[in-house]
Amino acid sequence: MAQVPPRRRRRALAGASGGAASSAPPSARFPGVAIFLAEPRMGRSRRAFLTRLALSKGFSVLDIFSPEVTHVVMEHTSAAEAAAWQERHAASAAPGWTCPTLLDVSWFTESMAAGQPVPVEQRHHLQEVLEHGACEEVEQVRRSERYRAMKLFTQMFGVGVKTADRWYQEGLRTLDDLRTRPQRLTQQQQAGLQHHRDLAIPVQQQEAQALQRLVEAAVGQALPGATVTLTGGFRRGKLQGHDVDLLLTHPQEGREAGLLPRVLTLLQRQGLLLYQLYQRSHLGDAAHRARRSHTIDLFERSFCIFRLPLPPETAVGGAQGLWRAVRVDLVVSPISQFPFALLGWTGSKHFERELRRFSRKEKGLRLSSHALSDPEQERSFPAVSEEDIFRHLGLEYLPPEQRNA
Ligand code: DGT
Ligand code: MG
Repeated sequence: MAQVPPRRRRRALAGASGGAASSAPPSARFPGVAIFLAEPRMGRSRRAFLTRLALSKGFSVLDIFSPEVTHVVMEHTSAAEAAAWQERHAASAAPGWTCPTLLDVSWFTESMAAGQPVPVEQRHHLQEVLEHGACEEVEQVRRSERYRAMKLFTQMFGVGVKTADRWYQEGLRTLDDLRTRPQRLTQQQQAGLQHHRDLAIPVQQQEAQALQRLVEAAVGQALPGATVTLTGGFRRGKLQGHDVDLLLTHPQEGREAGLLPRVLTLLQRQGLLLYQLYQRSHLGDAAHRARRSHTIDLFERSFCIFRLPLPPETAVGGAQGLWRAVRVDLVVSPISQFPFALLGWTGSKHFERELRRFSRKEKGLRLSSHALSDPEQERSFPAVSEEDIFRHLGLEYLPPEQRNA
């Protein structure tokens, strides 16, 4: 059966990734199916990514919403948002127009996995949510005691879902409850609790840059020539974040060994560290490599809380408002793995997940923060830049600002 012609595929892709908007007629492969990916919660780069995936499997994806659309796919969309979307389009549609089914992204992912459109079931319908008023149920859950306690606890430094759940089961609900029982907390959690007020205030871009400069100074002193790269959300152009992610390396392989402990000592001496948890490198540890989850990497790193001095006029937290506590992750990569570490630590988490899934499912390759490898042929692809990695995957390079999926 006919695949989507390359020219049409390119046109639809250009539109989805922000180029000139275009619309393509339904493909011959699945004649009754023309998908429209509704963007608001999906984000541009994720939409472009999903579009590419669907086109590669011979689906028709329309860039512009039109009467030809048969399946509207939404992601992370509340019932209220879906209803608003539907109303907006109904208002501008021709008389007699009926809105196609609004579908949860689960229908899309199942269809991609099956290589053909799967039958639409009730659980795929966003309208089900609308008609049966589950929205109110969602709101009730949000307001519930458990939801509030879990949200509060999991936002704390050093607390995951398991710990938060255990605390909830034990009857703990508030930060004051935790303060009365410090023996239940690890040192990391105690530090998180102590600085909770500051850590709950988003870190601003200028603060992230100021922190980068402080770390650069210490790194320059510890090992001239070593570099510090701002990664995470700030590299993607975000103006605020929950922490600052910094990636350290040295242009000569192996010179980075021993760098982080020296940097931490220097920062400590300057009174810039309120807390730090050091984790040694597991790069040479085969047993650890076999045990680990694929999303956790093996780099040497330190989970820190910095004491960031503030200019008096902008001071918001900390003792007498002269400093504030900021969460910082320092990660060290050897130069040979740097492009993979940079790609992995730039995020977003969602983008990383999709890229790894794409590598695995579409290319049969394993992508991590360390390497891109072919498990069958037991070989890795060398890369000196992020561009090289995208090229190996057969993808157009996406700059960090377009990875905010
Ligand atoms: P934020 O800080 O909430 O504003 O948002 P992000 O995007 O900076 O998120 P963050 O700081 O949690 O993580 C940054 C990126 O680094 C994200 O794509 C996931 C990745 N990352 C975080 N922790 C790990 C880890 O332990 N291993 C690996 N491989 N990646 C990690
Ligand atoms: Mg971050």
